[in-house]
Amino acid sequence: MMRMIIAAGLVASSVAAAAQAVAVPVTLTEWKVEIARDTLPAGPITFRLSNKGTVTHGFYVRGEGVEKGSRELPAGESASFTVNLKPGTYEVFCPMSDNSHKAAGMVKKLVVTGAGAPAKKPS
Ligand SMILES: [Cu+2]
Repeated sequence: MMRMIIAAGLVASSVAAAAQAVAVPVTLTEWKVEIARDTLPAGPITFRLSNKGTVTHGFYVRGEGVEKGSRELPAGESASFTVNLKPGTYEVFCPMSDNSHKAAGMVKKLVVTGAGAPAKKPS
């Protein structure tokens, strides 16, 4: 009986850990994509998008077989966009106006590191 309770507890805690997405703030302006961090851990990432520009922008992630874009964000709007990323190098950019925003500078490189990367411990 005791053994069953412990096993159930382990399953519950690992499910909770897997569902935990890392939140990353992203600011979109003319003509920049600003990301709080350019290296992220593998797993679900929630980009918290904020369009602080004066025209509609978007956010697109490409790399390692991922091709995913957020909805279009009119000026002043915010949105959350979650995507599951594995280790590798990605390009994130604004796909608006046939990639003319990307050409104007709205593009960044993003590096995703393995889940086994050493965690920062408070010293
Ligand atoms: Cu844009």
